[in-house]
Amino acid sequence: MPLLSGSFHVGTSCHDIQSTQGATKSGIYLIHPPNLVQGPWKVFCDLESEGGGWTVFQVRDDVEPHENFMRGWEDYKVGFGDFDREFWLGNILLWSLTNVDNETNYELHIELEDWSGNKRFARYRGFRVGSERDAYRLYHANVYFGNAGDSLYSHNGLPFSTFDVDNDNRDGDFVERSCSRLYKGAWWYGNCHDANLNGWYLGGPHRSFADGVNWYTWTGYNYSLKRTVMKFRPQSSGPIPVGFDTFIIANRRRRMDDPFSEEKATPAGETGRLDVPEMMSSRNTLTRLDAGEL
Ligand SMILES: [Ca+2]
Repeated sequence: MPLLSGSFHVGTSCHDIQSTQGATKSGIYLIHPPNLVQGPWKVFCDLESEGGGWTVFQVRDDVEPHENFMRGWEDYKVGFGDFDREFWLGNILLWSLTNVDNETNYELHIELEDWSGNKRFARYRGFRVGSERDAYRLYHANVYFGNAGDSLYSHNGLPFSTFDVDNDNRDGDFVERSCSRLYKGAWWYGNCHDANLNGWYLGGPHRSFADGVNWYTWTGYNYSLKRTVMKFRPQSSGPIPVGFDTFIIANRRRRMDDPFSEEKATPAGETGRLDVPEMMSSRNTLTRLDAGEL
């Protein structure tokens, strides 16, 4: 079990702990988002990359034992895995941390690495995940920059699907036509995907179609990446910083026929805090604070 970092107080976010308590090392910290009744929760904060302040919510890596990412709705909801290896932070915390108020916008950063040591990235502004009522829908502002290609463009505004909950845009029999079942992951599937970072860890080139850890615009549908990291932080209001390699800035307009509303869901009660008893259950082995650990 990874140890907590130092003796910092419970914060409201990774960014908060860094900015108000002066934490500088990446690691596990305790946060209690103000819009959740229960807490605090363990999260992995990247406080060292490009100014820090990042909450890491997904890691795939060449480590043993591998985590099983072919999991159902309830597991994706509360999160799973191990902060030392691979994990998904959980959709409840993704909603909570990207919907603290209506003013703060978040930037999403995705790091990708292939099996030859090449690294690429994709960054999006205006990242937000909807509530469970909104099926943990992915939102971003369609402002991409990076050198991995814009494989999340087509996923903007799409709800989350797992093998047991089909919210994708593909019609037909659930078992035969579910994107999650066909492509062995859980994602914001449409019909079906340009990115599948929760897919099967196939370790490089694969003959099977689109069911690996794929990022289509870089390595296509038959190459499963070695390492992926997904993280977010409050976005700066200044110009977009450009760190390395080539980059592209794309600012596509929303399509006129976009059926998705710009919902700013606040499913919390009158207190403004959402009751999440499922986070306290034994199903949650990632972020729940075990007795005696403090
Ligand atoms: Ca379907």
